[in-house]
Amino acid sequence: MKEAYIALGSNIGDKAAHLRAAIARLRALPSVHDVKTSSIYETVPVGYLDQDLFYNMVVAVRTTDEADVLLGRLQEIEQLEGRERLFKNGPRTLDLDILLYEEERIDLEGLTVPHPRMQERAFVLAPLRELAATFVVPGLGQSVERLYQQLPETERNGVRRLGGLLEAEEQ
Ligand code: PH2
Ligand code: MG
Ligand code: MG
Repeated sequence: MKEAYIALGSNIGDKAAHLRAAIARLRALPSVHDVKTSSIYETVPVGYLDQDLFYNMVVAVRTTDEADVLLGRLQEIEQLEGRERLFKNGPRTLDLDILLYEEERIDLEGLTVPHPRMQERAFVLAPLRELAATFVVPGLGQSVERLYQQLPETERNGVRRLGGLLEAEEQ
């Protein structure tokens, strides 16, 4: 069984519902086990600014899938939640990205692990540090907690913890 961390993001429609549906679909996969969830964060868009705030979270899973197979399953779940990719960094109903897969470094077409921009992003590191603060990111040689602490304050201020999956719905 391999351990993987997956980032979830949504900024169209009922964001909490998209995240909840994604987690239910992940839990329903026979090749995915022990899904652990972070809190949900409301986050300022990074990259393309003229769009709604995101809801972001991270899950830890144990899986019998190789990383590329897992990615295919995540893409299926994105499609099931009505994913439309309007343009790069633009709004989306559901985005599922593999952040970490064991201690592996993977460089395939369409899949780079660790996620190449994770160390710049508070919307990734804030939820990830709830689940994996001491995990040393391959290629960077630093723990998730340390990477989070090194983010510029402006970046850290762009994320606000809302609560667990059910609480977020009530915001
Ligand atoms: N995803 C992006 C680009 N920008 N900004 C926030 N706050 N959250 C995201 O999930 C996000 C983003 C590309 O996937
Ligand atoms: Mg993404
Ligand atoms: Mg993606």
